Amino acid sequence: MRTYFSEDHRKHFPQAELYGGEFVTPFERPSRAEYVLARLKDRGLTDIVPPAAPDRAAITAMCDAGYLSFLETAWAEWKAAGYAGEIIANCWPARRMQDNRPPSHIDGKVGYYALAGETAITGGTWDAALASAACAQSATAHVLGGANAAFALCRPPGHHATADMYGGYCFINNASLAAEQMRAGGAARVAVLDIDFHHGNGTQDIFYDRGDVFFASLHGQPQNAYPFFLGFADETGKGAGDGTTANFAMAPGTGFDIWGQALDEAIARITGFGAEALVVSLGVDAYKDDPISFFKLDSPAFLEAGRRIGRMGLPTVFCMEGGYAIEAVGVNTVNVLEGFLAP
Ligand code: OKP
Ligand code: ZN
Repeated sequence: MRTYFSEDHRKHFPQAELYGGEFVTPFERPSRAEYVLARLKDRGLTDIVPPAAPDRAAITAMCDAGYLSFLETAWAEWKAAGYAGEIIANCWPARRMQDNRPPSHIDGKVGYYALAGETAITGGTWDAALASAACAQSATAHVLGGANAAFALCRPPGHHATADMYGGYCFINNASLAAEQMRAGGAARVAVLDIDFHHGNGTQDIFYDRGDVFFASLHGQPQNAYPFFLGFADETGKGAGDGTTANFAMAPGTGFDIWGQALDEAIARITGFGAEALVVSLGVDAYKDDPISFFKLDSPAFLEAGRRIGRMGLPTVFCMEGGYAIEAVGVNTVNVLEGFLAP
């Protein structure tokens, strides 16, 4: 399986994440990608190539124009306002306020386009987000060209980003780009299977009213887990997308017994839907030692998850999402890929 990876991910390395009322080194940090790369090489998955230039038109087609222009210019505007630190949101259009009038002042714009306050934007964030998207796009092109699978080692991740909001370490929704590209490339029905510990609110939002893209997510129940305000089991899609969203929200302490059953159900739903291509939002933060999550999967569980996904027999694009138990991120991620390759 080929991996697409860009060194430009390093351009996004904020010093600060707002966590527990303190600024800490972000959990989502460049070394995560290094551990994945090292494990790929250890296991002989050495076909690792840089992506082609990002297809900006596909990004523009999926995202809000004001949002993209904000991402591109936010750092310059922030500096021009005289601020010394990184961009962190501290105000929002909360309930009963106007949420459809982007302000002119950078402080207002940041709050308007942020869905959470933990994620900082820096001078290199836009370039890194584009490079991450390019990995997803090149991986998808590789599969459309006939490969049975490809791995986009995306960083920053994407599944929390909507068409017009960033947050949860995400800026451009890589998995959604891949799904749209599969559709444009001829797959009549596409599924996104999100196994990251956190609900893929961005992906769900992008496809919620679409009947041609199925979204299934396994995640910590919203009552107890980020992003808190989406991912309930009763969210099943709307309009043409009625019935094409499936949320498997699980309690603290969930192990592979329960999680594996949810995976089987998600796979059955995707098969029943008639998907011709698959995009996997590959987060490995369901791992037992993840510092910000509460599931209890061990490393062999990720191998088994990969096998079950492989048995679907679909052309598949894997997009890297989360996973923060730094040393184990490589093993767990590559376990999914190896399980897929030898189901
Ligand atoms: C991004 B991805 C936990 C704080 C969580 C943000 C988590 C973003 C996860 N106490 N803060 O889905 O892995
Ligand atoms: Zn996550």
